[in-house]
Amino acid sequence: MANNPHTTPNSGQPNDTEFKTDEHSKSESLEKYRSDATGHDLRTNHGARIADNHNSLKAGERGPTLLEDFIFREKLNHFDNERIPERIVHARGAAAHGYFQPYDNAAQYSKAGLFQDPGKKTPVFVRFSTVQGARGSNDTVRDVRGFATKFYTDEGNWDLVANNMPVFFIQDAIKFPDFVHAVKPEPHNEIPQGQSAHDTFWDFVSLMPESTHMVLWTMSDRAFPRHYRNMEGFGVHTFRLIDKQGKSRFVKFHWKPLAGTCSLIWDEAQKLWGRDPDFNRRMMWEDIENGDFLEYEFGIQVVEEEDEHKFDFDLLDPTKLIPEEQVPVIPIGKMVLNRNPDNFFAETEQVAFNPAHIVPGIDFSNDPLLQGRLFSYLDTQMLRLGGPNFNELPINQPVCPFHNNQRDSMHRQTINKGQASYEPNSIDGGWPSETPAAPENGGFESHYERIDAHKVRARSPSFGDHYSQATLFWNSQTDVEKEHIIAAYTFELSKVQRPWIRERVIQEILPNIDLELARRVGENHGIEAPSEKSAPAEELGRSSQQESPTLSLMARLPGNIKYRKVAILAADGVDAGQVEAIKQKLEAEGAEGMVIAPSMAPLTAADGKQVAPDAMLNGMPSVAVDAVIVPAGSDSVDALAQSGLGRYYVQEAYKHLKAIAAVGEGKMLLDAADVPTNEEGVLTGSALDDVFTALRDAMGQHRVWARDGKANDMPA
Ligand code: HDE
Repeated sequence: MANNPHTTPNSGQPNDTEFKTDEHSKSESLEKYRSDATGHDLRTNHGARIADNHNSLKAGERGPTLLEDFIFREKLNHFDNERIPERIVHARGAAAHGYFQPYDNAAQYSKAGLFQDPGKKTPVFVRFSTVQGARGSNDTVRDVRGFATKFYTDEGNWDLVANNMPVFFIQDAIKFPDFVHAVKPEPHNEIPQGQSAHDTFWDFVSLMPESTHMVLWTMSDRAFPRHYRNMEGFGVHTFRLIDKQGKSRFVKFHWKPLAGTCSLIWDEAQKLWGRDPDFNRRMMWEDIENGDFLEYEFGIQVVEEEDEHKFDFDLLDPTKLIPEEQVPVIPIGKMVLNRNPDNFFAETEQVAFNPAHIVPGIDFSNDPLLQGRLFSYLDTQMLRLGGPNFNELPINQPVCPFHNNQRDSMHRQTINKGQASYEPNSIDGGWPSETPAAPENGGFESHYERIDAHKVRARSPSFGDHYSQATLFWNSQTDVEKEHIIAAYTFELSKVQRPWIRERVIQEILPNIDLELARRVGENHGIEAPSEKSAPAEELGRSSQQESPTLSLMARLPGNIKYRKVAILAADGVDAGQVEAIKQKLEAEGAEGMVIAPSMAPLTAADGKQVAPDAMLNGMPSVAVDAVIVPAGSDSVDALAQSGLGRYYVQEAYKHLKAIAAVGEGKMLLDAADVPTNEEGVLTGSALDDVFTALRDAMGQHRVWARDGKANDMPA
């Protein structure tokens, strides 16, 4: 037997307590896994150099392929097994690296290391996703967006697995499989992809009044953000923050986009499915490549433990939000996404988020939806990522050291040294050893909570209010937003085949939100809505607040034109000087001007100069830009006016409430396309400076809202 010098467990001090990360720690930890083939030979996975990568080994040039061909076999074997299961929900996503930096007020709320020092940058990896569609579905579908953040902190990974809406469809995790089966493409024909506009979804939600509030959010324009930089994020559940004294407070987590909130228009979103199915991921990718990083402020709503029951809803009910007027959001830090992944599969696809990943200073509440999530994520990842060692995948590893006695299973990478894979032990010096709980030591300690209850399978009566916050959301929308919601219910229900499901929504659900909403949607379906609310009093709730302005997307409009794309429509004969001036003016405001022409052939401008198009009329259609400007140049405008694509471009921009500007003869294109020129948001004139200023101001409001409704008359 070996002569072991260690006779007592835990001899000596652990050497990883002083571990410190910085903004670059995660990227540096990935470096040893990055592979660059530049300057290297083509070899098999086992290292043999390959001399011919075009021909398999055959018995004669025209004979059968030989089983002996290990080069061919390895290549096909690997290829045949390239796919893994996609996520059961949130399959389609795009991600970016960045960092989080706290403000100087964060440490007072939580002892978590990442909040302590305003100078410290913690690396993050954020994945945005849609929920319903498959991995290859479209970006701009009507759906919730996932907003999952992995903070690689000194004390381990904290995953804030959030959405862009602050509430959820169900109250208890036991209903999650039912909900997902209902919303996913239907089981007999796998239709429709990426949409909730079908019978099983509306059947389920109309039988589950608790879903009403969240369904209303998904019927709003929040369901198709213009850009990931323009959407909010919400942790949904109530969590806990634990401070240095061990005091617990309830908390809701928020991401507020610094670029403001704004969304697409439904018709535009649908057209983008075909024109650019990668719209959101492309924009994020290109912006980060261009140095236009995505920025969010991290905020918290804090509720003292003793105030837990002072609200007219239950803090543990995930179908409720805390109105910001009742508990303001305190900004406590900033996140910047500034680096694209090197490899989609290795990083974006293999990343595994889990709300159960927390660090000391953060803890769970008893929200029954959250409690269920704490089980579900690891469970599903075992299948998706092939066993329990996916934590070793480079993107999932914490940047701090981690040692324990978990061992073996599929694809184990770590080569654990020593003989003792158990604790306590006296063979390997007692290592790895426990860290005592308490802030000064750093060991995780669950919040000390007394639970004294019967074991029951029941829902708390305090979860019984299903409608009052839906009404609050409805009341808080502007008229334009309300019209869009009415149109959304009308559209979705038009896809529902079974009349009794449509009737149930219009007669039993919508009136309990708002009678006018029910009446309008009912009118569009030829179904009479009741004149009184029908739900029992406890389901209608007792909200003390009737409106909350921050629930409107308009509350945080961008206000400027930074990051916006503007189409400069041009053909041969365009005024080249004006094109250049427009580009420069846009650039000065942080926006981008793109010359869009009938083809990619260089244009010959009026002064004989060459102007290179950035894109073609049908390659960069109006749905892909935020505004349109038509510069002067009579031949150019003539050519555009005669082209169906040219006229359609401005008509479609008009329909989608975009600011449209025309300088000098540019107005002729608007006339030819029957775009009204004497109204708000259609800006014409002979002086570029004036037209540009008006265009910039109109774009600051994101869209020309006054045109809503009227724009439907446009045939585009
Ligand atoms: Fe998830 N959810 N979820 N979810 N969720 C998954 O985990 C689940 C819920 C969210 O980019 C799955 O690894 C249950 C709320 C995001 O990889 C799965 C319940 C919120 C992502 C799962 C919920 C979310 C997921 C599928 C109800 C907002 C994508 C693949 C009890 C706070 C993360 C996976 C990424 C992914 C379960 C409800 C956000 C099946 C059981 C509420 C952003 O485990």
